[in-house]
Amino acid sequence: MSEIPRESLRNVAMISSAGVGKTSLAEAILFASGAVPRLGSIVQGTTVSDFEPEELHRRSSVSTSLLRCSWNHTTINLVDPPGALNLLGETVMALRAVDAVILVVGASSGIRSDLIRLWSRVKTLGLPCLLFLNELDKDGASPDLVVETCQRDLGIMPVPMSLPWCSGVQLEGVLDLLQQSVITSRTDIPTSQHLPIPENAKMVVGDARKRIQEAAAERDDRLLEQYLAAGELTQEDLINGLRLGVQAGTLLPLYSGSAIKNIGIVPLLNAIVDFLPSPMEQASRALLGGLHPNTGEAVSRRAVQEDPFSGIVFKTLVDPFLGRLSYVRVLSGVLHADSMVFNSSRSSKEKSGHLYTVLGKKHMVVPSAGAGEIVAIGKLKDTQTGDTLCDEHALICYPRTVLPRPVLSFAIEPKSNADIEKVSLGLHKLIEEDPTLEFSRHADTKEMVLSGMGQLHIDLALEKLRRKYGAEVTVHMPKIPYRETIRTTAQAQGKYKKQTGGHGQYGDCWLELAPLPRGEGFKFDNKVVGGVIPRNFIPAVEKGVVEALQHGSLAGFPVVDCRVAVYDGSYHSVDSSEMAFKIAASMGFKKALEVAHPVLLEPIMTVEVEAPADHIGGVIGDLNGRRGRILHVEAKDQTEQITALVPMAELLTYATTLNSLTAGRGSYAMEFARYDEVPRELTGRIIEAHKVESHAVAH
Ligand SMILES: Nc1nc2c(ncn2[C@@H]2O[C@H](COP(=O)(O)OP(=O)(O)OP(=O)(O)O)[C@@H](O)[C@H]2O)c(=O)[nH]1
Ligand SMILES: [Mg+2]
Repeated sequence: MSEIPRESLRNVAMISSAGVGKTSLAEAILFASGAVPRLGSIVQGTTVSDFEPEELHRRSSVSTSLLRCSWNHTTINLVDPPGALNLLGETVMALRAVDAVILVVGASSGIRSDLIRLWSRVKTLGLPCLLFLNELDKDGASPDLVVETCQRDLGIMPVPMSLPWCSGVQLEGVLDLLQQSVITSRTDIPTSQHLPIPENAKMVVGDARKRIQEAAAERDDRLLEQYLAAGELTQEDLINGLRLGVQAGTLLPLYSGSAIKNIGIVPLLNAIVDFLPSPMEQASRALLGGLHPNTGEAVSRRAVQEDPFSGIVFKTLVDPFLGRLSYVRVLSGVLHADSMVFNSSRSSKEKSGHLYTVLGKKHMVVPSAGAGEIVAIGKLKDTQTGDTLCDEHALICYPRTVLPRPVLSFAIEPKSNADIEKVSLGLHKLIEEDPTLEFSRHADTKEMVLSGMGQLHIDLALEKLRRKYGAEVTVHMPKIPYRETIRTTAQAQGKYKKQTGGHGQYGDCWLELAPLPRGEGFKFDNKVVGGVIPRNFIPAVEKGVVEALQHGSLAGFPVVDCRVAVYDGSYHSVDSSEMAFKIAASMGFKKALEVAHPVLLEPIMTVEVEAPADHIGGVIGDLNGRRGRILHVEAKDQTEQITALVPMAELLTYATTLNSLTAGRGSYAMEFARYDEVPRELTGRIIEAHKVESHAVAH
């Protein structure tokens, strides 16, 4: 059984925009709490959290890390996901593992639109929150501005709980308003110094403390009465009131500091223990609803060890020493090492290997983990990120988290024959680790297509493919799956005759081609009367047409939205065969196609772009320039959402453009809408390009 009583456990995720200091803050928390002897740094590549080679050379996180420390007899599991928008899936999954979040805001960068979106996700999940204002050591850092923008952008006025402290010009520590002391700390030793509030700061502290007292008193009638009667709350009541407010989501305590200077960390650690909920206190996690995977009936579990085991896998990775690891949040019951678990998302039984608690890349074996714990399970073969695991005698399947869909695709080609197998094996494994990546082989173009959330996401996948699986690929823009269709009806005869001695070949049919409405594909009619073509040859005629449909007459793209009828023909009692009719039909179709006014079709995507209001003009102008048709524009919080129809051919590099148009604050999603005719002025160019390409392939 896990040693920790669950009331002394906290599961917390750090969330912020990219590069604001989550990993540095996590490192400072580990250092200040004594979990690590040295304060690692991003610049030197020595943090516990960022250890993958892709993280070290980029100096930023690319995958979620799990960390663990202890403070005031309470164990804290810290989850540190990457902040890059391209890797949003990691944060979305991390939120399933925790009971609360620390929102990290950069004092110099403020609140960006991606953080506003994350905030609304946190609110929907009902996760209590603390705010940490980082980078206060930087020149130009403006805490006041951030407090104001919180009210405007997050809809909640934060209550400052610590204030920056400097005796000279440099940040030296913080004024801890709750404990009423100055806390200074150093980067070479973990312990901090607690000093009395100096005379010249007493007034500021008094005012700020009054705000805290009021905020705590407002949470509860009894507290309010006491506050009004006595003029202040006892320290115990103050903490209770603040805890009530934080856990109800109506109070956002604001802590200030600098992660790289190890400043402001102690008050934050105290707040994690004092204000954030334990796994059993977290309201939205206390009773968990799911479905019975066989009957579909609603079932639920309580977040207690007495209920049967259930949990959610929020991350999968392949560790170089331990092999496949599934990171799981135990939601109910107790999970034992080396036991049978049931994967209710895949209806399969799995034998778990060892269980581990995790500190970055270090894994410590534990015999079991109770409700509320976060552990890694070794050796689960079929389990993937997002799956529910449960007791095989008490089945439950929790709703799957909706992950962002890939928006950018690249065609990839193994560099050599030796790479072919490695590429598909490696990509298969990478997708198991990261469900926001997609890999497919395009039915029309036969290309291997890797899709992800943006350029960074694809680059990372290819780097990992090389490093972990030794597979080299070349990358280029994917081919557009153009199609061909016809504008008018046309008729033609296909006749295949070879009758020079011995057994000959004879097939003869008249075909009529007619356009079908867009999206209807292909239809075949038999209108032969009087047995001019015997019935048994008609399927061969259809087969011949279907084969010919695969290569249109303009540039060899598949022909769609076309009805073909066979209405006349002739046969020979000895020489006719299925083969002869198939060839004849194929010849007839090609002839008719040429006179039926063939045209090119291109895929059109529905694109939804979200961008800050002040960048909207540029985004719309750019979409128009991409032959886009704007359907509507809608205001949403501080952003605008544009829906447009845009040809796929114009969107291949859109992720990069949108990024530069919106200074990294825009995002978009797209899906296939329909096929439309390619404008006449572009058709010639596409046909030429395709001819050149086919020629190159042939040689
Ligand atoms: N001056 C200053 N720099 C900081 C502070 N905290 C972090 N940094 C620097 O900011 C950069 C980004 O810090 P990270 O800790 O990697 O930020 P992150 O939020 O984890 O970044 P992602 O994982 O990429 O989203 C690094 O170069 C840090 O050294 C701080 O308090 N003050
Ligand atoms: Mg990071």
